[in-house]
Amino acid sequence: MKSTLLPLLISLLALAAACSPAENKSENTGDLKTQSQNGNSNDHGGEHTASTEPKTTEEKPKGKIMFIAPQAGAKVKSPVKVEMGLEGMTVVPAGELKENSGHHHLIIDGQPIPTGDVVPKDDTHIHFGKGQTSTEVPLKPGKHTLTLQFADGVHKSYGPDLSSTIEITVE
Ligand SMILES: [Cu+2]
Repeated sequence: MKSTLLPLLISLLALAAACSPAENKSENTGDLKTQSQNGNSNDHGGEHTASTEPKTTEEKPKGKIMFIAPQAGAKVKSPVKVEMGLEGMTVVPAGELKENSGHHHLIIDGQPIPTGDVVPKDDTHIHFGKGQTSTEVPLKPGKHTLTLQFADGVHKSYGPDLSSTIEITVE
């Protein structure tokens, strides 16, 4: 009898062994699904934190500076006629410090001047200390950037928020 029972037992054990890994497999895939779902919910949490905007608007200076001419991307001839626009601030001659006022600066192929820095005075940093709002600049043919920078009575920059940069092509 023993000799006939043993193979039966072995085959039963083998069946049980064959079944259990299959069950484990299905459990594993279930676990993986739950994990990926958890990961997604974590991502959503991250988006919520990123959408919280920092409060910096109060520190920004009032007003806006812009080119009336030339327009961004324009093809123009030298000398280039520049008309400077300003909203929310007042243009006054240099020399006196008054709140919310100052004068224009035109920067050729350069960068806005950081807040509080004195605008340099050279061939590519032109001051309009008499309160001018238009000028003509001779430029070599090719692509150039023009930057308007507003600064106070002692030429200290109001920063990038009160600047405007355009790219033009001189024919
Ligand atoms: Cu100046």
